[in-house]
Amino acid sequence: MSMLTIVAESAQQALLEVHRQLGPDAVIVNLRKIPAAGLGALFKKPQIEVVATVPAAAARGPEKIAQIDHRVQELERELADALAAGASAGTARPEVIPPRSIPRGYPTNPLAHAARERLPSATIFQNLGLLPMHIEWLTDRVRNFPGATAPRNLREELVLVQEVLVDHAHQLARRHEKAGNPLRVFLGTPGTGKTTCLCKWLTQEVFLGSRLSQVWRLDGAAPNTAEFLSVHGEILNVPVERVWAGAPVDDAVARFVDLPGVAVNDPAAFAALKAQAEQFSGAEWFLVLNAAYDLSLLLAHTRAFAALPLAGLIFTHMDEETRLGKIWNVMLSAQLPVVWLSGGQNIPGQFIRAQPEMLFDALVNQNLKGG
Ligand SMILES: Nc1nc2c(ncn2[C@@H]2O[C@H](COP(=O)(O)OP(=O)(O)OP(=O)(O)O)[C@@H](O)[C@H]2O)c(=O)[nH]1
Ligand SMILES: [Mg+2]
Repeated sequence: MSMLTIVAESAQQALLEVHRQLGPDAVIVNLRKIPAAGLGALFKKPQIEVVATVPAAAARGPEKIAQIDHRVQELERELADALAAGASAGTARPEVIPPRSIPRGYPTNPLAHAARERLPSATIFQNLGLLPMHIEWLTDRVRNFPGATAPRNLREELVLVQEVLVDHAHQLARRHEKAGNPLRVFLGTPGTGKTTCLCKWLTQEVFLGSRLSQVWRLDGAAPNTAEFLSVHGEILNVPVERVWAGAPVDDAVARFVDLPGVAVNDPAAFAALKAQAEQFSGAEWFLVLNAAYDLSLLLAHTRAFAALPLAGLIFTHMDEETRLGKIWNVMLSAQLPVVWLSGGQNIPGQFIRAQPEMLFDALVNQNLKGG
């Protein structure tokens, strides 16, 4: 992927130049202020450097089907290997798959596969990291999905599983969607990447949405030391306030609130956070989670923050994590939509809307594409 670097007097000027050279599909990868050098620095404004690229086109139509077929064949081979390993060793990784429940190939008559039995693809999803309780739920949904006919082979079953998971993720998104242009508040445990995500989202608003924006960098029980947020606001020409003076009314403005992290074992900080939440009525609260954390920790953090009116989850550190089963596990356990996936420290860098279809692809391929 080739990169274009533009240096200009303002972020807006740099963006115009990026679009002139790369067209409307250009994606901004990094944005930073570079101080003027030498004696002239005393009189010159710092310049803005923007790095941009055009992402490779996503696979479409026949190419996409060929990719799915290829992946299904791989998964079938993995399943066959797991079965063979189980047969030769007498047990097939018993901690993961109890031997008696390993499917012996796809049933010739799917209807004979009683409702309580495992789906043949359950082994695949278990190996991809989905928790047994979610596989049980999935099995039930696949068997009872409205309008679906019984799958005749593993490929058809995977397509149905995809439909069930994607449909559920869309439902979660619809259930938590807020009308209009609500105030967006970021919260989570310390250092998960809240302020970085805010800067990434803000940059997309300013550059792609060309919308006016406003940010509040507020202190909670601990001071909010995110100086880079104020610097970033300055680059983008977005006001960053340090004091909350009542609800701003202008619905046309994209509004973001950055709060310091709250440790889950700090009840006083949690109580203060809940009290603070009351000031932001109608806001969308996003829980920012570091995807590289262990699943048990992610679930504990999500449970702790469920005391607040969460609208969705944002996963950071996608540059460090390949076990994407975790994301589905947290989403299904919390019954909250995953809204954004963020990877890396560059702003805006990788920051992509978490579409359910893409999350399913990422789960099956153990690889996040598209950012
Ligand atoms: N590798 C990697 N680093 C990240 C990512 N997101 C944030 N960081 C880095 O993690 C550190 C903390 O990021 P912040 O955005 O300040 O985290 P925060 O949640 O706002 O932190 P507090 O406000 O102190 O709770 C910084 O050094 C970021 O550059 C990411 O997706 N991947
Ligand atoms: Mg912060």
